[in-house]
Amino acid sequence: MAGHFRSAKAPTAFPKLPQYSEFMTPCRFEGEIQNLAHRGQIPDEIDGTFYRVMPDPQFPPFVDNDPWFNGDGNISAFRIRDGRCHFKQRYVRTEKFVREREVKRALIGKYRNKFTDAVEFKVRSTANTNVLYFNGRLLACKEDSPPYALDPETLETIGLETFDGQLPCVTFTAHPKLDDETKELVCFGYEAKGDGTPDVCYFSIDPSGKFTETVWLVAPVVAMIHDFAVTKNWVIFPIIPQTCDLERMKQGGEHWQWDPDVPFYVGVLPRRGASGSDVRWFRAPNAFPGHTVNAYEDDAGHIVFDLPLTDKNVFFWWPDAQGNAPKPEEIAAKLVRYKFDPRSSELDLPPYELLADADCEFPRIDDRFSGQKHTRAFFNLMDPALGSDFSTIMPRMGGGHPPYNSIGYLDYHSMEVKKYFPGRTHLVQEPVFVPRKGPDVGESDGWMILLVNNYASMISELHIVDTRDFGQPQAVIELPIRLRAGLHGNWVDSQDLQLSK
Ligand code: V55
Ligand code: FE
Repeated sequence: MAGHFRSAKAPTAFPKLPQYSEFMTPCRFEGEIQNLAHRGQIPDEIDGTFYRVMPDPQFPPFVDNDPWFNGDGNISAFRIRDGRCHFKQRYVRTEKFVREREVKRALIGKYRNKFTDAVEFKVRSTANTNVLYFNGRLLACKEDSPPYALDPETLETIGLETFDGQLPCVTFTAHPKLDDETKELVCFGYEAKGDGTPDVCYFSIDPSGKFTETVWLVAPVVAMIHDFAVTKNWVIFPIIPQTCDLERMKQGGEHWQWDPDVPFYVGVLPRRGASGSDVRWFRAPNAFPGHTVNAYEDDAGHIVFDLPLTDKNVFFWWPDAQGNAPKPEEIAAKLVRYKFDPRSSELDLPPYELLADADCEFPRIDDRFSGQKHTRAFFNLMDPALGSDFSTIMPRMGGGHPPYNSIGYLDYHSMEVKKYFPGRTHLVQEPVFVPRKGPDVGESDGWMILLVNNYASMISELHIVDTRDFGQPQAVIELPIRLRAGLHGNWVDSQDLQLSK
Protein backbone atom coordinates (compact mmCIF):
# COMPACT_ATOMS: atom_id res chain seq x y z
CA MET A 1 0.00 0.00 0.00
CA ALA A 2 2.72 2.47 1.00
CA GLY A 3 4.19 2.22 -2.48
CA HIS A 4 1.12 4.01 -3.87
CA PHE A 5 1.74 7.11 -1.77
CA ARG A 6 3.14 10.07 -3.62
CA SER A 7 4.52 11.27 -0.28
CA ALA A 8 6.62 8.99 1.90
CA LYS A 9 6.64 11.41 4.82
CA ALA A 10 4.17 10.51 7.54
CA PRO A 11 4.95 12.37 10.76
CA THR A 12 3.68 10.76 13.94
CA ALA A 13 3.59 13.92 16.04
CA PHE A 14 1.87 17.25 15.40
CA PRO A 15 4.34 19.99 14.49
CA LYS A 16 5.25 22.52 17.18
CA LEU A 17 3.22 25.31 15.57
CA PRO A 18 0.62 27.65 17.12
CA GLN A 19 -2.26 25.91 15.33
CA TYR A 20 -1.46 22.63 17.16
CA SER A 21 -0.35 24.04 20.51
CA GLU A 22 -1.85 24.90 23.89
CA PHE A 23 -5.64 25.39 23.59
CA MET A 24 -5.33 24.50 19.88
CA THR A 25 -3.80 21.10 20.61
CA PRO A 26 -5.99 18.66 18.64
CA CYS A 27 -8.88 17.46 20.83
CA ARG A 28 -9.72 14.24 18.93
CA PHE A 29 -12.26 13.12 21.55
CA GLU A 30 -15.31 11.12 20.49
CA GLY A 31 -17.95 10.01 22.97
CA GLU A 32 -20.68 11.21 25.23
CA ILE A 33 -21.12 12.67 28.65
CA GLN A 34 -24.50 12.72 30.36
CA ASN A 35 -25.47 15.46 32.80
CA LEU A 36 -22.64 17.93 32.45
CA ALA A 37 -21.97 19.84 35.64
CA HIS A 38 -23.28 23.38 35.70
CA ARG A 39 -23.49 26.51 37.81
CA GLY A 40 -26.61 28.67 37.81
CA GLN A 41 -29.91 27.61 36.32
CA ILE A 42 -30.49 26.11 32.87
CA PRO A 43 -33.98 27.43 31.96
CA ASP A 44 -36.57 24.62 31.74
CA GLU A 45 -38.05 26.17 28.58
CA ILE A 46 -34.87 25.44 26.63
CA ASP A 47 -35.44 22.14 24.82
CA GLY A 48 -33.28 21.36 21.84
CA THR A 49 -29.73 20.79 20.66
CA PHE A 50 -26.83 23.11 19.97
CA TYR A 51 -24.70 21.58 17.21
CA ARG A 52 -21.29 23.03 16.31
CA VAL A 53 -18.22 21.89 14.42
CA MET A 54 -14.49 22.35 14.89
CA PRO A 55 -11.61 21.50 12.57
CA ASP A 56 -9.73 18.86 14.58
CA PRO A 57 -7.00 17.00 12.63
CA GLN A 58 -7.05 13.28 13.24
CA PHE A 59 -3.44 12.87 12.06
CA PRO A 60 -0.43 15.17 11.78
CA PRO A 61 -0.24 16.70 8.29
CA PHE A 62 2.64 15.96 5.92
CA VAL A 63 2.46 19.46 4.42
CA ASP A 64 4.17 22.45 6.01
CA ASN A 65 2.19 24.82 8.20
CA ASP A 66 -1.22 23.31 7.41
CA PRO A 67 -3.85 25.90 8.46
CA TRP A 68 -6.60 25.48 11.07
CA PHE A 69 -9.15 25.40 8.19
CA ASN A 70 -7.86 22.01 6.95
CA GLY A 71 -8.61 19.90 10.06
CA ASP A 72 -11.17 17.06 10.16
CA GLY A 73 -14.69 18.12 11.12
CA ASN A 74 -15.55 16.97 14.66
CA ILE A 75 -19.17 17.66 15.59
CA SER A 76 -20.28 18.55 19.12
CA ALA A 77 -23.93 18.24 20.17
CA PHE A 78 -25.21 19.81 23.39
CA ARG A 79 -28.68 18.39 24.12
CA ILE A 80 -30.43 20.69 26.58
CA ARG A 81 -33.70 19.75 28.27
CA ASP A 82 -35.27 19.63 31.75
CA GLY A 83 -32.60 21.97 33.06
CA ARG A 84 -29.78 19.60 32.14
CA CYS A 85 -27.21 19.35 29.38
CA HIS A 86 -25.88 16.17 27.74
CA PHE A 87 -22.91 16.13 25.40
CA LYS A 88 -21.96 14.03 22.39
CA GLN A 89 -19.07 14.42 20.01
CA ARG A 90 -18.22 12.50 16.87
CA TYR A 91 -16.05 13.00 13.82
CA VAL A 92 -17.70 13.11 10.42
CA ARG A 93 -16.71 9.93 8.53
CA THR A 94 -15.56 11.74 5.40
CA GLU A 95 -13.75 9.80 2.69
CA LYS A 96 -10.59 11.54 3.93
CA PHE A 97 -11.18 10.57 7.57
CA VAL A 98 -12.00 6.93 6.81
CA ARG A 99 -9.10 6.34 4.42
CA GLU A 100 -6.60 8.06 6.70
CA ARG A 101 -7.78 6.00 9.68
CA GLU A 102 -7.30 2.81 7.64
CA VAL A 103 -3.62 3.57 7.07
CA LYS A 104 -3.08 5.59 10.28
CA ARG A 105 -1.57 8.63 8.59
CA ALA A 106 -2.56 11.79 6.72
CA LEU A 107 -3.18 11.26 3.02
CA ILE A 108 -4.59 14.64 2.07
CA GLY A 109 -2.21 17.40 1.08
CA LYS A 110 -2.58 21.15 1.17
CA TYR A 111 -5.87 22.99 1.75
CA ARG A 112 -7.99 22.61 -1.43
CA ASN A 113 -5.05 21.45 -3.56
CA LYS A 114 -5.66 17.92 -4.83
CA PHE A 115 -2.33 18.01 -6.70
CA THR A 116 -0.51 17.67 -3.36
CA ASP A 117 -2.44 14.64 -2.07
CA ALA A 118 -0.74 11.31 -1.32
CA VAL A 119 -3.61 9.40 -2.95
CA GLU A 120 -6.49 10.33 -5.24
CA PHE A 121 -9.73 11.26 -3.48
CA LYS A 122 -13.22 11.30 -4.96
CA VAL A 123 -14.26 13.94 -2.39
CA ARG A 124 -11.77 16.04 -0.41
CA SER A 125 -14.29 17.48 2.09
CA THR A 126 -13.18 17.83 5.69
CA ALA A 127 -16.81 18.66 6.69
CA ASN A 128 -15.39 21.17 9.16
CA THR A 129 -17.14 24.52 8.63
CA ASN A 130 -20.82 24.44 9.54
CA VAL A 131 -23.44 22.01 10.77
CA LEU A 132 -27.14 22.66 10.20
CA TYR A 133 -30.41 20.74 10.24
CA PHE A 134 -32.64 20.42 7.17
CA ASN A 135 -35.35 17.97 6.21
CA GLY A 136 -34.54 15.34 8.84
CA ARG A 137 -30.80 15.36 8.41
CA LEU A 138 -27.86 17.12 9.93
CA LEU A 139 -25.60 18.50 7.19
CA ALA A 140 -21.87 18.89 7.86
CA CYS A 141 -20.59 21.37 5.31
CA LYS A 142 -17.31 22.32 3.66
CA GLU A 143 -17.58 24.72 0.75
CA ASP A 144 -15.37 22.63 -1.60
CA SER A 145 -17.74 19.62 -1.73
CA PRO A 146 -21.31 18.42 -1.18
CA PRO A 147 -22.32 18.17 2.50
CA TYR A 148 -22.13 14.99 4.54
CA ALA A 149 -25.44 13.87 6.06
CA LEU A 150 -25.42 12.81 9.71
CA ASP A 151 -27.98 11.27 12.02
CA PRO A 152 -29.00 14.18 14.32
CA GLU A 153 -29.41 11.84 17.31
CA THR A 154 -26.32 9.61 17.10
CA LEU A 155 -24.07 11.89 14.96
CA GLU A 156 -23.32 8.84 12.84
CA THR A 157 -22.38 9.67 9.27
CA ILE A 158 -25.02 8.57 6.76
CA GLY A 159 -22.97 9.56 3.73
CA LEU A 160 -22.33 12.21 1.14
CA GLU A 161 -25.56 14.15 0.56
CA THR A 162 -26.41 14.50 -3.13
CA PHE A 163 -30.12 15.19 -2.46
CA ASP A 164 -31.25 12.13 -4.41
CA GLY A 165 -29.01 13.07 -7.28
CA GLN A 166 -30.45 16.60 -7.61
CA LEU A 167 -27.27 18.47 -6.60
CA PRO A 168 -26.33 20.19 -9.87
CA CYS A 169 -22.75 21.18 -9.01
CA VAL A 170 -19.64 19.76 -7.33
CA THR A 171 -19.61 22.27 -4.44
CA PHE A 172 -22.10 23.44 -1.78
CA THR A 173 -21.71 26.48 0.46
CA ALA A 174 -21.09 26.07 4.17
CA HIS A 175 -23.57 28.95 4.72
CA PRO A 176 -26.97 28.01 3.26
CA LYS A 177 -29.85 30.18 4.53
CA LEU A 178 -33.13 28.83 5.85
CA ASP A 179 -36.09 31.05 4.88
CA ASP A 180 -38.25 30.97 8.02
CA GLU A 181 -41.39 31.85 6.04
CA THR A 182 -41.16 29.40 3.12
CA LYS A 183 -38.91 26.86 4.93
CA GLU A 184 -36.73 26.72 1.81
CA LEU A 185 -33.00 26.16 2.13
CA VAL A 186 -31.35 28.71 -0.16
CA CYS A 187 -27.92 27.57 -1.35
CA PHE A 188 -25.12 28.01 -3.86
CA GLY A 189 -21.82 26.49 -4.84
CA TYR A 190 -18.82 28.37 -6.26
CA GLU A 191 -15.96 26.89 -8.27
CA ALA A 192 -19.08 24.92 -9.05
CA LYS A 193 -17.63 23.08 -12.07
CA GLY A 194 -14.40 22.23 -10.26
CA ASP A 195 -11.17 23.86 -9.06
CA GLY A 196 -10.41 27.17 -10.75
CA THR A 197 -13.78 27.54 -12.52
CA PRO A 198 -15.57 30.93 -12.30
CA ASP A 199 -18.97 29.22 -12.33
CA VAL A 200 -21.44 29.76 -9.51
CA CYS A 201 -24.57 27.65 -9.13
CA TYR A 202 -27.51 29.06 -7.17
CA PHE A 203 -30.34 26.75 -6.07
CA SER A 204 -33.14 26.47 -3.53
CA ILE A 205 -34.39 23.32 -1.87
CA ASP A 206 -38.04 23.21 -0.86
CA PRO A 207 -39.07 21.74 2.52
CA SER A 208 -39.73 18.34 0.95
CA GLY A 209 -36.20 18.21 -0.47
CA LYS A 210 -37.03 19.13 -4.08
CA PHE A 211 -34.62 21.43 -5.94
CA THR A 212 -36.07 24.62 -7.41
CA GLU A 213 -34.59 27.77 -8.96
CA THR A 214 -31.35 26.28 -10.24
CA VAL A 215 -29.37 29.08 -11.95
CA TRP A 216 -25.80 28.96 -13.31
CA LEU A 217 -23.88 32.22 -13.38
CA VAL A 218 -20.30 33.33 -13.91
CA ALA A 219 -18.27 35.37 -11.40
CA PRO A 220 -15.97 38.19 -12.58
CA VAL A 221 -12.99 36.53 -10.80
CA VAL A 222 -12.29 33.03 -9.49
CA ALA A 223 -12.26 33.92 -5.82
CA MET A 224 -13.74 32.82 -2.52
CA ILE A 225 -17.48 33.26 -1.92
CA HIS A 226 -17.69 32.06 1.67
CA ASP A 227 -20.95 33.44 3.03
CA PHE A 228 -23.89 35.12 1.26
CA ALA A 229 -27.21 36.79 2.00
CA VAL A 230 -30.79 36.25 0.88
CA THR A 231 -33.74 38.66 0.97
CA LYS A 232 -37.34 38.01 -0.07
CA ASN A 233 -36.52 38.80 -3.72
CA TRP A 234 -32.73 38.84 -4.08
CA VAL A 235 -29.65 36.71 -3.55
CA ILE A 236 -26.41 38.52 -2.70
CA PHE A 237 -22.92 37.07 -3.30
CA PRO A 238 -20.03 38.96 -1.63
CA ILE A 239 -16.65 37.89 -3.07
CA ILE A 240 -13.55 37.76 -0.86
CA PRO A 241 -10.52 38.99 -2.91
CA GLN A 242 -8.65 35.72 -2.36
CA THR A 243 -8.16 34.42 -5.90
CA CYS A 244 -7.49 30.96 -7.27
CA ASP A 245 -5.01 30.01 -10.01
CA LEU A 246 -5.08 26.43 -11.23
CA GLU A 247 -1.50 26.64 -12.60
CA ARG A 248 -0.21 27.71 -9.19
CA MET A 249 -2.06 24.79 -7.64
CA LYS A 250 -0.56 22.34 -10.14
CA GLN A 251 2.89 23.51 -9.08
CA GLY A 252 2.02 22.64 -5.49
CA GLY A 253 1.15 26.19 -4.48
CA GLU A 254 -1.79 27.54 -2.51
CA HIS A 255 -5.38 27.46 -3.71
CA TRP A 256 -5.77 31.10 -2.57
CA GLN A 257 -3.76 34.29 -2.94
CA TRP A 258 -4.81 37.69 -1.60
CA ASP A 259 -5.24 40.18 -4.46
CA PRO A 260 -5.32 43.83 -3.31
CA ASP A 261 -6.16 44.93 -6.89
CA VAL A 262 -9.45 43.04 -7.05
CA PRO A 263 -12.44 45.13 -5.94
CA PHE A 264 -14.89 43.92 -3.36
CA TYR A 265 -17.53 42.48 -5.71
CA VAL A 266 -21.14 41.98 -4.62
CA GLY A 267 -23.23 39.87 -7.01
CA VAL A 268 -26.99 40.40 -6.99
CA LEU A 269 -29.39 37.92 -8.59
CA PRO A 270 -33.21 37.83 -8.52
CA ARG A 271 -34.20 35.01 -6.19
CA ARG A 272 -37.07 33.69 -8.35
CA GLY A 273 -37.20 32.93 -12.04
CA ALA A 274 -33.76 34.30 -12.88
CA SER A 275 -31.33 33.22 -15.55
CA GLY A 276 -27.56 33.50 -15.26
CA SER A 277 -27.40 36.68 -17.34
CA ASP A 278 -29.58 38.48 -14.74
CA VAL A 279 -26.71 38.63 -12.24
CA ARG A 280 -25.23 42.09 -11.69
CA TRP A 281 -21.80 42.51 -10.13
CA PHE A 282 -21.66 45.62 -7.99
CA ARG A 283 -18.28 46.69 -6.66
CA ALA A 284 -16.66 48.61 -3.83
CA PRO A 285 -12.98 49.29 -3.02
CA ASN A 286 -10.84 46.24 -2.22
CA ALA A 287 -11.86 44.88 1.19
CA PHE A 288 -12.40 41.62 3.03
CA PRO A 289 -16.11 40.89 3.59
CA GLY A 290 -16.70 38.88 6.74
CA HIS A 291 -19.68 36.69 7.59
CA THR A 292 -22.98 38.33 6.75
CA VAL A 293 -25.28 39.63 9.50
CA ASN A 294 -28.36 39.65 7.26
CA ALA A 295 -29.89 41.46 4.30
CA TYR A 296 -33.43 42.66 3.60
CA GLU A 297 -35.35 45.08 1.36
CA ASP A 298 -36.49 48.45 2.67
CA ASP A 299 -39.73 50.22 1.70
CA ALA A 300 -38.09 51.66 -1.43
CA GLY A 301 -37.09 48.18 -2.57
CA HIS A 302 -33.43 48.87 -1.87
CA ILE A 303 -31.20 46.18 -0.44
CA VAL A 304 -29.94 46.70 3.12
CA PHE A 305 -26.88 44.48 3.68
CA ASP A 306 -24.96 44.31 6.99
CA LEU A 307 -21.60 42.63 7.53
CA PRO A 308 -18.23 43.04 9.23
CA LEU A 309 -15.67 44.51 6.79
CA THR A 310 -11.95 45.28 6.88
CA ASP A 311 -9.35 46.43 4.36
CA LYS A 312 -6.95 43.78 5.73
CA ASN A 313 -6.56 40.19 4.55
CA VAL A 314 -8.24 38.23 7.37
CA PHE A 315 -6.80 34.97 5.95
CA PHE A 316 -3.22 36.14 6.67
CA TRP A 317 -1.89 32.60 6.12
CA TRP A 318 -2.71 33.05 2.39
CA PRO A 319 -0.61 36.15 1.57
CA ASP A 320 -0.48 38.25 -1.60
CA ALA A 321 1.76 37.54 -4.63
CA GLN A 322 4.70 39.23 -2.89
CA GLY A 323 4.22 37.13 0.23
CA ASN A 324 2.84 40.06 2.23
CA ALA A 325 0.16 39.61 4.87
CA PRO A 326 -0.95 41.62 7.87
CA LYS A 327 -0.01 40.55 11.37
CA PRO A 328 -3.03 38.87 13.00
CA GLU A 329 -3.16 41.57 15.68
CA GLU A 330 -3.51 44.28 12.99
CA ILE A 331 -6.76 42.81 11.62
CA ALA A 332 -10.02 44.27 12.93
CA ALA A 333 -13.32 44.30 11.04
CA LYS A 334 -15.98 46.94 11.73
CA LEU A 335 -19.70 46.36 11.38
CA VAL A 336 -20.99 48.17 8.26
CA ARG A 337 -24.15 48.56 6.21
CA TYR A 338 -24.45 48.81 2.42
CA LYS A 339 -27.73 50.23 1.18
CA PHE A 340 -28.26 50.17 -2.58
CA ASP A 341 -30.80 49.85 -5.37
CA PRO A 342 -30.41 46.40 -6.94
CA ARG A 343 -31.85 47.81 -10.19
CA SER A 344 -29.46 50.77 -10.35
CA SER A 345 -27.44 51.20 -13.54
CA GLU A 346 -24.56 52.46 -11.37
CA LEU A 347 -22.49 49.40 -10.41
CA ASP A 348 -20.20 51.20 -7.94
CA LEU A 349 -21.77 50.71 -4.52
CA PRO A 350 -22.44 53.84 -2.49
CA PRO A 351 -20.16 54.17 0.56
CA TYR A 352 -21.10 52.04 3.54
CA GLU A 353 -22.59 53.33 6.75
CA LEU A 354 -20.65 52.45 9.92
CA LEU A 355 -22.89 50.55 12.35
CA ALA A 356 -20.38 49.72 15.09
CA ASP A 357 -16.76 50.79 15.29
CA ALA A 358 -15.88 47.56 17.07
CA ASP A 359 -13.49 44.69 16.31
CA CYS A 360 -16.08 42.03 15.52
CA GLU A 361 -16.85 38.86 13.52
CA PHE A 362 -19.18 35.82 13.60
CA PRO A 363 -22.36 37.93 13.55
CA ARG A 364 -25.70 36.25 14.24
CA ILE A 365 -29.30 37.39 14.40
CA ASP A 366 -32.54 35.86 15.60
CA ASP A 367 -32.72 33.45 12.63
CA ARG A 368 -36.52 33.80 12.44
CA PHE A 369 -35.75 37.20 10.85
CA SER A 370 -33.37 35.91 8.17
CA GLY A 371 -34.02 37.90 4.98
CA GLN A 372 -36.40 40.25 6.80
CA LYS A 373 -35.71 43.49 8.64
CA HIS A 374 -33.60 42.75 11.72
CA THR A 375 -33.19 45.30 14.49
CA ARG A 376 -30.71 43.41 16.71
CA ALA A 377 -27.44 41.63 16.00
CA PHE A 378 -25.04 39.57 18.08
CA PHE A 379 -21.34 39.18 17.31
CA ASN A 380 -17.99 38.11 18.69
CA LEU A 381 -16.20 41.21 19.90
CA MET A 382 -12.64 42.00 20.98
CA ASP A 383 -12.68 44.85 23.47
CA PRO A 384 -9.45 44.99 25.50
CA ALA A 385 -11.06 47.62 27.77
CA LEU A 386 -13.23 44.87 29.28
CA GLY A 387 -10.21 43.75 31.28
CA SER A 388 -9.02 40.45 29.81
CA ASP A 389 -6.00 38.93 31.52
CA PHE A 390 -3.92 38.66 28.34
CA SER A 391 -0.84 37.54 30.29
CA THR A 392 -2.74 34.33 31.11
CA ILE A 393 -4.51 33.99 27.74
CA MET A 394 -1.75 34.75 25.22
CA PRO A 395 0.81 32.05 26.15
CA ARG A 396 -1.94 29.39 26.23
CA MET A 397 -3.97 30.46 23.24
CA GLY A 398 -2.23 28.56 20.48
CA GLY A 399 -2.96 30.29 17.18
CA GLY A 400 -4.33 30.48 13.71
CA HIS A 401 -7.81 31.47 14.83
CA PRO A 402 -9.19 34.95 15.56
CA PRO A 403 -9.43 36.00 19.24
CA TYR A 404 -12.57 37.60 20.68
CA ASN A 405 -13.19 38.20 24.39
CA SER A 406 -16.91 39.02 24.50
CA ILE A 407 -20.27 39.05 22.71
CA GLY A 408 -21.67 42.34 21.45
CA TYR A 409 -25.45 42.78 21.25
CA LEU A 410 -26.37 45.70 19.00
CA ASP A 411 -29.78 47.36 19.28
CA TYR A 412 -30.38 49.22 16.01
CA HIS A 413 -32.87 51.63 17.61
CA SER A 414 -30.42 53.08 20.12
CA MET A 415 -27.26 51.86 18.28
CA GLU A 416 -26.07 50.84 21.74
CA VAL A 417 -23.84 47.75 22.00
CA LYS A 418 -24.40 45.73 25.17
CA LYS A 419 -21.55 43.39 26.05
CA TYR A 420 -21.35 39.95 27.58
CA PHE A 421 -17.88 39.41 29.03
CA PRO A 422 -17.53 35.80 30.22
CA GLY A 423 -14.40 36.30 32.29
CA ARG A 424 -10.89 37.72 32.38
CA THR A 425 -9.20 34.46 31.30
CA HIS A 426 -11.76 33.55 28.61
CA LEU A 427 -12.26 33.87 24.86
CA VAL A 428 -15.54 33.23 23.05
CA GLN A 429 -16.67 31.21 20.05
CA GLU A 430 -19.64 31.93 17.74
CA PRO A 431 -22.95 32.39 19.60
CA VAL A 432 -26.35 31.00 18.62
CA PHE A 433 -29.72 32.47 19.56
CA VAL A 434 -32.57 30.45 21.10
CA PRO A 435 -35.99 32.18 21.09
CA ARG A 436 -38.17 32.10 24.19
CA LYS A 437 -41.27 29.85 23.93
CA GLY A 438 -44.76 31.17 23.38
CA PRO A 439 -46.81 33.23 20.91
CA ASP A 440 -45.57 36.64 19.73
CA VAL A 441 -42.09 36.29 21.18
CA GLY A 442 -40.26 39.43 20.03
CA GLU A 443 -37.06 39.57 18.02
CA SER A 444 -34.05 38.40 20.00
CA ASP A 445 -36.12 37.68 23.13
CA GLY A 446 -34.54 34.52 24.47
CA TRP A 447 -31.04 33.22 25.12
CA MET A 448 -27.59 33.28 23.63
CA ILE A 449 -25.70 30.01 23.85
CA LEU A 450 -21.98 30.02 23.25
CA LEU A 451 -18.89 27.95 23.79
CA VAL A 452 -16.23 29.70 25.85
CA ASN A 453 -12.52 28.82 26.09
CA ASN A 454 -11.20 29.11 29.67
CA TYR A 455 -7.43 29.66 29.56
CA ALA A 456 -7.03 29.40 33.35
CA SER A 457 -8.51 25.88 33.54
CA MET A 458 -7.72 25.01 29.88
CA ILE A 459 -11.18 23.49 29.46
CA SER A 460 -14.34 24.58 27.67
CA GLU A 461 -17.57 25.99 29.07
CA LEU A 462 -21.00 26.49 27.55
CA HIS A 463 -22.55 29.78 28.64
CA ILE A 464 -26.28 30.54 28.50
CA VAL A 465 -27.15 34.24 28.61
CA ASP A 466 -30.67 35.67 28.83
CA THR A 467 -30.96 38.53 26.30
CA ARG A 468 -33.15 40.39 28.83
CA ASP A 469 -30.25 40.37 31.28
CA PHE A 470 -27.19 40.43 29.03
CA GLY A 471 -24.56 41.29 31.64
CA GLN A 472 -24.22 37.91 33.32
CA PRO A 473 -24.70 34.25 32.45
CA GLN A 474 -27.85 32.46 33.50
CA ALA A 475 -25.93 29.17 33.48
CA VAL A 476 -22.34 28.06 32.97
CA ILE A 477 -22.03 24.43 31.91
CA GLU A 478 -18.59 23.02 32.57
CA LEU A 479 -17.09 20.46 30.26
CA PRO A 480 -14.42 18.17 31.62
CA ILE A 481 -12.52 18.55 28.33
CA ARG A 482 -11.05 21.18 26.02
CA LEU A 483 -12.73 21.81 22.65
CA ARG A 484 -10.47 23.77 20.31
CA ALA A 485 -11.63 26.77 18.31
CA GLY A 486 -14.55 25.89 16.05
CA LEU A 487 -16.31 27.67 13.23
CA HIS A 488 -20.09 27.55 13.07
CA GLY A 489 -23.06 25.94 14.72
CA ASN A 490 -26.82 26.13 14.99
CA TRP A 491 -29.62 25.62 17.47
CA VAL A 492 -32.27 23.03 16.62
CA ASP A 493 -35.39 23.15 18.77
CA SER A 494 -36.69 19.69 19.73
CA GLN A 495 -40.09 20.48 18.18
CA ASP A 496 -38.35 20.93 14.80
CA LEU A 497 -36.21 17.82 15.12
CA GLN A 498 -37.56 14.64 13.57
CA LEU A 499 -35.44 12.14 15.46
CA SER A 500 -34.97 8.83 13.67
CA LYS A 501 -36.75 6.64 16.18
C1 V55 B 1 -13.81 29.67 6.08
C2 V55 B 1 -13.59 28.52 6.83
C3 V55 B 1 -13.18 27.37 6.18
C4 V55 B 1 -13.01 27.37 4.82
C5 V55 B 1 -13.25 28.52 4.09
O1 V55 B 1 -14.40 31.16 7.83
C6 V55 B 1 -13.63 29.67 4.73
C7 V55 B 1 -14.21 30.93 6.69
C8 V55 B 1 -13.07 26.03 8.15
O2 V55 B 1 -12.90 26.17 6.78
O3 V55 B 1 -12.61 26.24 4.20
FE1 FE C 1 -18.05 30.69 7.83
